[in-house]
Amino acid sequence: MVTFFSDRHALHAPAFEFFRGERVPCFETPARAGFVRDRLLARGHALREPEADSLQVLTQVHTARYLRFLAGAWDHWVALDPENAGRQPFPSVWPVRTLRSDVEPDNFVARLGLYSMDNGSPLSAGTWTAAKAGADAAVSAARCLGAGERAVFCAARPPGHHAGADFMGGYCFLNNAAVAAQALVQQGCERVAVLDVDYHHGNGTQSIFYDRPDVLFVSLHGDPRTEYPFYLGHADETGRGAGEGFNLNLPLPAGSTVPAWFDALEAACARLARHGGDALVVSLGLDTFAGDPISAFALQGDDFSRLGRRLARLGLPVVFVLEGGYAAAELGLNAVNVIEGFEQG
Ligand code: OKP
Ligand code: ZN
Repeated sequence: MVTFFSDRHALHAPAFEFFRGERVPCFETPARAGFVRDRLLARGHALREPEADSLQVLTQVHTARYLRFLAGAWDHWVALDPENAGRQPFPSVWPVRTLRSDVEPDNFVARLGLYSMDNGSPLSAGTWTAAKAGADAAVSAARCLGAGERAVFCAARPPGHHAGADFMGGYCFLNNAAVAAQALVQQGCERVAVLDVDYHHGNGTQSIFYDRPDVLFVSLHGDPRTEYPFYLGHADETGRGAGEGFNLNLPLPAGSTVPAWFDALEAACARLARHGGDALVVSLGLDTFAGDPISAFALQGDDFSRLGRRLARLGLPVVFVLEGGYAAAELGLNAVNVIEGFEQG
């Protein structure tokens, strides 16, 4: 399978995040992509550097002021104090209900809060460059489908599905799946679907397409009553306006069994089949793996092959976009299992 991979991912390398009140090493690390790259190469899959520039598509997915903030964030942080180069910025204040988000403050941390949904998305010096490489891969993948390729894998990090039009969150900065879907629409696909199989609901992707009938969003995830991102991902979110009926959430309780997960996947596939469409984007989170340190589903290596085979049966051209998966040493095998299951299916 055509696979896009850029070493630029490694420029996003914050050291720690907050977890249960403690500073802990980041779960979302450069090593994750290293394991995926190594396993792809070991299995004989060639890697290609993303060749497209995603900037135009990014302006259709994210707001201009958010892109401007993100592109300059690290320089602004270091400009406050040269010693900040060795520190990580975190937001500490957010414009929740009754507060204004239309006026962009001058204060850096206040702007960071304006453009963040949580304090769990640490920035580093190369965050923009790394995230941009993921978006470039997403557009490159869409172009490949346009040229007749059956499936493409974007093996990029950081992930993207929690990032909304104007905010970062959950380790995500630019919404690569949304960028792939939007690029497909722009190059003539009239109906696109995004299937999100990450353990966590893809709140960013859902919100970006919530009013639109041309991009169906279907997601299987841990029930937001107990699982991140908590404030979106319920079954009663079905779309709005022209987009009514084009959003399907299939939340499952934390601890759900593998058969329960595949039953939900069947329901998702039924909706995707009814949509038809010209192309599918898969937000490929692999944190449904039993060994994942921050998630609570139970898939094993073979189950990822089965997932790939099932998706192949939809008969649609597919862009796979890597999202979560924090059992880093197993991430490569689990990713390759989906890819090769798809190729065999
Ligand atoms: C990203 B993806 C916050 C710790 C919790 C949220 C999990 C983000 C998962 N301090 N972080 O969907 O795999
Ligand atoms: Zn996840």
